[in-house]
Amino acid sequence: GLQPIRRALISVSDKNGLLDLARALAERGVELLSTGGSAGEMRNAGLQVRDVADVTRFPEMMDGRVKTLHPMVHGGLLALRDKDTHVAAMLEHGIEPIDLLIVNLYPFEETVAKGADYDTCIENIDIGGPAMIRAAAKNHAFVNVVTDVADYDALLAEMDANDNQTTYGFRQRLALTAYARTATYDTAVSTWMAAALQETTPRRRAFAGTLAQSLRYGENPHQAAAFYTDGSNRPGVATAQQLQGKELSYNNINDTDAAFELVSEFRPEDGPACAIIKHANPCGVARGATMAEAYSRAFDCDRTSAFGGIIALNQPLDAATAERISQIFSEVVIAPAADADAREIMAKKKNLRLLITSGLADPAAAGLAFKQVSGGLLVQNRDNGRISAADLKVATKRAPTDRELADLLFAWTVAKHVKSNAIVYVKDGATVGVGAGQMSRVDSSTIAALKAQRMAAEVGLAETPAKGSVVASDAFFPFADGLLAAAEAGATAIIQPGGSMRDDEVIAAADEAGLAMVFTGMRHFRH
Ligand code: 93A
Repeated sequence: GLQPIRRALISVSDKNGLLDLARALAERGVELLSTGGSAGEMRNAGLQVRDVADVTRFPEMMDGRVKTLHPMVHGGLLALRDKDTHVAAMLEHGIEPIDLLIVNLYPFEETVAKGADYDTCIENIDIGGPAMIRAAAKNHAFVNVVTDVADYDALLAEMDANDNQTTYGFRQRLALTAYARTATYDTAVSTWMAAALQETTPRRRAFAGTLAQSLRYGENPHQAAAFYTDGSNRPGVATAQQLQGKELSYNNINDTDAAFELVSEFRPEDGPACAIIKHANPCGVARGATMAEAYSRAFDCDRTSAFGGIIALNQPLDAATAERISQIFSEVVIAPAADADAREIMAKKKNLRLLITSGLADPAAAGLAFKQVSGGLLVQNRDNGRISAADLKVATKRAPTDRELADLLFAWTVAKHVKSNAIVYVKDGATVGVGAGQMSRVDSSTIAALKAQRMAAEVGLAETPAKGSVVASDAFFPFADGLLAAAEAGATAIIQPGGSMRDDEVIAAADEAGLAMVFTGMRHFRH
């Protein structure tokens, strides 16, 4: 039931809110114990504080590595107040009960995020803090443990509502948060060590996340959902600033991530690029002389699908682009920046969510990708594979022209972000047909060619833009049929990994059709 708070131990690295809390506790008659830096700050503010070193009769030592690791502290946190033998032990050793623990830990995650060296990271692993948190949380029958500055107000409100006592349910919830804190903390440490040691298959692996947003629902309305961030602080949907529009939904977050990861493949210094995503697949990706042109060309690839899509830009959103975007309904626009005029235009589209990131994502960044299967988790390095012209092997008699080569590389980059089997037609730096997610590569080819034909009708072209296009395939053509379908649709050049048992057959068919074909030696399955 209700338990009084008479003595608190305060040991915090994040000193925000410390003085207000300490003052409020002192006013409520709570005795304050504290460690070096925290005690100093409170004393400077005129508060009465006892040093933990006085309680333990040991000085803080070894650069602070040992300050609270002592039976006088841990006995005070762990003693069962209603058990005779525990009470006797406290009396015998002069251990005073500690009813409230306020601890936040050395900033390990922040230190790693800053790119600190190995030894600095090691020094920022908090030992005494987690030990006290776990002890206090275990003894939540009597002890309150607060591990987050955000919970200070709730603690004071609880005390005020209960005559300076707290309820059992309140302490239970604090304990739950506390164990999640120590778990995420140690997860951050082991994740960092695995990366530092380049250990890709540690025997145990944990994922630590911090709740960023409770979502209204998941992929479907009957699924509860939430968004957790991993603390890596990378530019993208997790860290973007939302300037307007409703809360992002689960599907929005998923699609916005796909859009931004794709468009980030195109460096801003190489010119404007735009990607439009639907159901996690691109329905149009294009470069342009201006951003407005890049958007229009991406939109033209599949105007029907682009409706209600998610748009990502690799350069700032300007007014001309904003004007064009606002002509139809889109769910989300994500860009590295938006100028004032563009913001004003977007503001009229109340339902559109506008997200501003801090730069582009790094497509070459290392990292892990997780996929849940029943009974476990599949873990792999994220697909940061990239190729340039120098990596290509020309397989056919005819080598691609410069124009074809540029389109081939563009198509390959897009195909990396299309669900397998992926077939992508590209002409002049814009997709003109995307075939995604089919169980047969020929079906993906057929769909991509069909989409190109429909584009001709939508945009009012005399003939399919697949004529004179190039085509990318995310994995090798097992037979010549898929390639012949592309040639028939009008493609003149092909990029694919190569490596099929029947490569000879496929190359011969390409030569016969007068195609130029290059092999990447790299595959981009994506499921
Ligand atoms: O180096 S430690 O792991 N050794 C300890 O015994 C210990 N006790 C508390 N770090 C320890 N702490 C941490 O010190 C707390 O978790 C808190 O983050 C920090 C507060 O130190 P100060 O009050 O000196 O600023």
